[in-house]
Amino acid sequence: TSRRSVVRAAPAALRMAQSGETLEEFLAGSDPKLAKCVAAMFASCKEVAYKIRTASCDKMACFNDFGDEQLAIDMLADKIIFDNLEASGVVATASSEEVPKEVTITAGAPYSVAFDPLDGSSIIDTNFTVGTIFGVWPGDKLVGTTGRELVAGGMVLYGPRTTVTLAMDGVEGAHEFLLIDDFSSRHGSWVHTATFTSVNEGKLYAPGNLRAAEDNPGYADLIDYYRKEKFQLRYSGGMVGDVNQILVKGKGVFCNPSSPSAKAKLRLLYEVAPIGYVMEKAGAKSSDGSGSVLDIKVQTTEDRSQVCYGSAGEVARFEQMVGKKV
Ligand code: AHM
Ligand code: MG
Repeated sequence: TSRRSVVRAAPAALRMAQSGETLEEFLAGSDPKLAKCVAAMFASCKEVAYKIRTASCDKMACFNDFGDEQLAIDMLADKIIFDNLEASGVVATASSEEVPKEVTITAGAPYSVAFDPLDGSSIIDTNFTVGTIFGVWPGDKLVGTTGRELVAGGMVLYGPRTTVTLAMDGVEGAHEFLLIDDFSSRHGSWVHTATFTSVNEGKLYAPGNLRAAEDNPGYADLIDYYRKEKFQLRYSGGMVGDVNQILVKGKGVFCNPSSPSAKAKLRLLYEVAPIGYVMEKAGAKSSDGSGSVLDIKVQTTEDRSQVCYGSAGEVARFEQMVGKKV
């Protein structure tokens, strides 16, 4: 089976999660204000999921309704999340890929959130899986921090199922929650469906920014290696789905390297660091070519980085063959 609900023994201080428990039960053991912040993200994503399901798309954009006042779906997702974070009262500063500034939300509140409201803008009209990515930092600053300081992170998948893969300080592993969308009384609730605690070596690859192989010889060699070794190609162009599959399958590698003519496009604050946090909590490794992405300092909200996530052996291979400098 591809679902891995086996939970390993955790270090004493770390809390475990029960399959089948609700989000509220899961969050009950955390700092109440952090729980409130995470719950605000889940509430937002429930709304975004509905808007995506019911959007009408043309070649340029997807819109949230058929009336006169249309808002492109990524802008709508952005607004929904900002509104929910504000209503939570526990977020000092927020910043999104759509509004790449540090925006003051509630002065004196304990947490700050960076998010990509709708990742996969170029594939949303094709009805591929798109996602939301978020990271929660303590304090009121995002610039100047590193991913090491994150206290929660999540990636939301708007696929055939709506799921969130969440990691939090004090909780072992990363945790999948499913949005119940049936006709029962549980409709609209989030239920814990899987715990991810390890990523093993295996032949599955998701090679992003493949055009960089043209003038990054290390990347060209790495692709040759994957092909010779008959790795299975699984790449959709939506980072959240492409990365999350590594946790669900329990093996593999995702990368998005840079080259002189095809620079890295993924953003450190909104994509690379929050997903790095989730992946490392789930037992995977991350790297920018020289070390964990969690150690990169956020210099500006616009910073971008190369990235590789996956099993220890594959991330080491990326560091060795692609490395940092291009
Ligand atoms: P976006 O934030 O504008 O949607 O871009 C991020 C996405 C990732 O989901 C994906 O891994 C990458 O862009 C794919 O890039 P490309 O389409 O250039 O291959
Ligand atoms: Mg994005």
